[in-house]
Amino acid sequence: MSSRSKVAVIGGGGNVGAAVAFSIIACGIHADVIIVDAAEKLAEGQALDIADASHLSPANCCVGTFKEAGDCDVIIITAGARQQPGEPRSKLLNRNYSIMKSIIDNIKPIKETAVFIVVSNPVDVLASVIQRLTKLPYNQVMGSGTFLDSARLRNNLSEKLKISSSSIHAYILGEHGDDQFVGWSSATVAGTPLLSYDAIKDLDLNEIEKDISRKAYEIIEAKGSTYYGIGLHVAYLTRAVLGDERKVIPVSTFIKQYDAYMSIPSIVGAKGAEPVEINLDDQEKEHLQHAAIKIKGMCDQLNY
Ligand code: 6V0
Repeated sequence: MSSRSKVAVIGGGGNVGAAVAFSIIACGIHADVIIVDAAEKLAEGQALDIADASHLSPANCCVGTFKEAGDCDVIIITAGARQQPGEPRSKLLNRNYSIMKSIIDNIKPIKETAVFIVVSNPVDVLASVIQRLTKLPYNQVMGSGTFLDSARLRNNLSEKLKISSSSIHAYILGEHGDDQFVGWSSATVAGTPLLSYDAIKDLDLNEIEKDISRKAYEIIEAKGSTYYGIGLHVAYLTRAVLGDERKVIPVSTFIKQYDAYMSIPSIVGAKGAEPVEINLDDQEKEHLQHAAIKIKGMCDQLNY
């Protein structure tokens, strides 16, 4: 990691962006973070508040301009409309597509080696939009995808199986949305397929899958939006990029075979994200195909 990497959080005046910026400071990542937002006063307030914590961290935080964002090593996009209670992520598409377009126009020229982390929803479609608008190589644009959903899955299984979540290798795959699914066939503990464990036979796997996909709705119903969980996950992705950690993380990445951005485990490092091959059974392949058709359909609607 270079001593002073530059990170922009566009939309950092909002809940998710501020949580991302704060998490970068709290994680002690060596970076100068700028907060950029259409609501300038809000951006300033968030930056001042977060900067109060920066003397305890190698990172610092201040407000920045759109032009400065284009010159950053990691450009995180959290700008845009968020879900209202009960609203699916897909309904945000048209509003957030216009916001993505204006952001890319405003930050140009973009550093050639920049890595984008798209968080705004619908994240798979917007990652594709950002790649097409910036014309950067596919690997340099990722969406936070199902990283957070996969953490929710691991926590859920951890409680039920009484095994640390960090020792359960299981992923939510496909869309970060209502059609996401658990990749049960690739889930393992200690290298052994999870499905072969006796303890798992007593669990209702469909119910677990539903619980994970309902989790965001539950939080939004109770407090209006979700931000702490995603904030820390995006900081973790930022560190993986800046430190060229090459960690395997389920993020939304371009999968050539399906011609769409969606989540499968990917290697995350200085060049962004590259999907890795995983074992999928026939049903899971069908699920991925279905997700790809849905995501591509949404991209086509935009006609750009
Ligand atoms: P928020 O708190 O309303 O913040 C959005 C911010 O975007 C506001 O500060 C706006 O001023 C700013 N903004 C709007 N237009 C522009 C623009 N053109 N340029 C710069 N800034 C702009 O929403 P919140 O932070 O809760 O959510 C932001 C986005 O993240 C939404 O699309 C959510 O759906 C999405 N989330 C994605 C998650 C994931 O796992 N991928 C998780 C949670 C939320």
